[in-house]
Amino acid sequence: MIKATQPTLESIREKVEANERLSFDDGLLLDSPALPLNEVGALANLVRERKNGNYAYYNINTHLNPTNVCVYRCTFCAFRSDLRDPKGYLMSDEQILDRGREALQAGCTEMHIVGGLHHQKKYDWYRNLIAILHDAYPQLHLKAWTAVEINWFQHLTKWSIREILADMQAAGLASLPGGGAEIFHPEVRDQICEHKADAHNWIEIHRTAHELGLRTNCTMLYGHIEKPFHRIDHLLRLRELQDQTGGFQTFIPLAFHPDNTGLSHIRKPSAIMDLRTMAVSRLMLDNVDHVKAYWIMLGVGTAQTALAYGADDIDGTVRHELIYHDAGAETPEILSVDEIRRLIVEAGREPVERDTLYRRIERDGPAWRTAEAITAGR
Ligand code: V47
Repeated sequence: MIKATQPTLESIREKVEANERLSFDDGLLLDSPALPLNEVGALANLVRERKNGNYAYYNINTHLNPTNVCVYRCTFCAFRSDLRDPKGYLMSDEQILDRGREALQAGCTEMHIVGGLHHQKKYDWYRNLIAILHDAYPQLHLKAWTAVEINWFQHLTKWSIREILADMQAAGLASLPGGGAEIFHPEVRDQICEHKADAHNWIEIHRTAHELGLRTNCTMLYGHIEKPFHRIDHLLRLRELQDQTGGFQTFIPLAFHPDNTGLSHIRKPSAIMDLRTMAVSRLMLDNVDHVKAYWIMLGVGTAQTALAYGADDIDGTVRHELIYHDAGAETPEILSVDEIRRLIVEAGREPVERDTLYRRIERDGPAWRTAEAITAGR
């Protein structure tokens, strides 16, 4: 019988250098204070540079949260509102189109659209929102609806996942963001978001999106009630789907922000935890091309530092973000392109503007084209 040996920093380093896959136990050791953060970070940096060289990507994007009214009561969420609460809002078509116009004028390549699941809105309202934006602004990439929203649309229409995604795609949906994944393990999920789409639903929705040719992102909400074991389990479930479909573009670790939530007694994760989670994610998700340091939630300083701890993307200029700012994020509401580029250069990396699909952008003010389109003479 072969005796299983406990991993060590040395055994993990050998695997990373040989580009070999890390195990669950390797992940647990990397995610423990037994290994110094700088050692874990150096290994993650090796993988980051192997995959993305010295590039650090960003995009020019905007957020649209068309309503905060939500049937669910996730304990970690400060954004949601009850139907009759004065805080509740619902945007009109006109307001939504105004946002599209503003986005185009600002040179945005992407609109990130997620929101609450409104008690009174039928599926057509969500579809129409995509259709009017796409018809008016076809160049704007609509990255919309988390798997939780798609699952809600199934509930509303009784259609299959495939039917909903294909119908949204026909309306103008171009990719899916990674939200709603939280922590897959039921020991945690049942306590923080009991009623919404479970791990199986989330995975099957992303699998179907990939089969339809839609690229998607993936996330993990950390730093609340979960244990290291739950985080590694979560990462391995994502890695397994990626082995099967290859459809994830980016992984985004999301640091929990406690203010105004049902978990406000929990302290927000430290920069040490943020950097370790970034590095562990980079190391475990060997088949995902990009890892994003979302500056809105990490804070500008930690996001910048994360570019040496596995991250190769810093997200975008971001305007109109509400989910984190309602939960106490102290970051600015928007960063200028000059500021993002300065942060990246200061971190010793080369800034590259990308579109949602990681194609290099060449621009002349608000007008832009992908480098591919220029080469093809489009
Ligand atoms: O699913 C909600 C998280 C997610 C809180 O795909 C919270 O490019 C921390 O998924 N503290 C939505 N996190 C945001 C999201 C996202 C963000 C940036 C880029 C992309 C992408 C996706 O935000 C939710 C949940 O996991 N969240 N409330 C909170 N209080």
